[in-house]
Amino acid sequence: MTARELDGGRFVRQANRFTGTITADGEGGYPAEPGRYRLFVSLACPWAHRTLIVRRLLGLEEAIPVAVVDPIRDERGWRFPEPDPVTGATFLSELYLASDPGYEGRYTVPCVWDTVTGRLVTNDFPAITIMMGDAFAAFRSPGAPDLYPAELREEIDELNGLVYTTVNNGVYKAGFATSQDAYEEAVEALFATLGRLEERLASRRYLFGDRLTEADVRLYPTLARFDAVYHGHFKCNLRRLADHPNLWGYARDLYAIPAFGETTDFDQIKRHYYVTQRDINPSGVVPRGPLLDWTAPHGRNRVGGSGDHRS
Ligand SMILES: N[C@@H](CCC(=O)N[C@@H](CS)C(=O)NCC(=O)O)C(=O)O
Repeated sequence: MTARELDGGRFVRQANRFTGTITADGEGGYPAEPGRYRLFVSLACPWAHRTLIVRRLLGLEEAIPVAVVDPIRDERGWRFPEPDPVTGATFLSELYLASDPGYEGRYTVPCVWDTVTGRLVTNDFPAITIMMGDAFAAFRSPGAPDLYPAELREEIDELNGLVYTTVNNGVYKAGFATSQDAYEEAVEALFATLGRLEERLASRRYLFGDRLTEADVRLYPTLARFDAVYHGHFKCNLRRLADHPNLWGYARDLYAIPAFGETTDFDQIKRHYYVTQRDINPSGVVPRGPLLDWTAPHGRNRVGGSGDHRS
């Protein structure tokens, strides 16, 4: 495995190399056409998880076919359980190198492949979910939610910025820190934000009230992995998700929506982190717990909202 980028013990996430954009009119060279693009994901990866949630919430399963890699990764990078029937690839690296033979970065999911040009369009996760709503609007199922409404974009971006830095990426900063200071800094910021979100959700069913937005899609994958992986493996253990009644109820409320629950695979999540990241878990032993009931009644109806976003 390529060494992780560290700066004085602080984990630094690499910048995305592929940043093409699919648009409804094809202006940038990539027109939205059903069946043309292939989405590559790992069910373990939180950044990929959100693309699966949005694809399902918007009813784009047929328009955007998906391929899932094996949850365990070695130094060769993500691998397919069987060669991918569309691209013929056995390793995700083949798609990156076919797109750019000089590529030297990590081979990451999620990424979107164009079957017409035989190249990767993008591996830029925030762009992928927004693009699904914008470029593929014409192919959404009737009644699909608008997750990124124009009037809320600024506020959603602001909250997403905080959640990305301190929560989504914050758990990685804590887990991959190789200095005490870097770890303390990350954990403090993480639990401060969780505390703020806990308060916010006392009077709002979702992060922006009664409607689901991109902000919920961004937060949920980290919550789904929190007690199972981040609490132990990444040392994010000041509190469990289950110790935050509003956040925990909110996470179960989302889990009850098929787009969230049916894309959440706890077994692959646990095996991926504990087996793949041997530098922080050398034995590769996967813990049995935690024993959480994600289907327990969440009682969030009392906070408001119809909860009527089920796809
Ligand atoms: N490119 C993503 C990050 C995606 C990412 O880091 N994915 C991880 C899995 S959770 C991955 O594919 N890692 C492969 C590797 O590090 O070799 C972003 O926009 O921040």
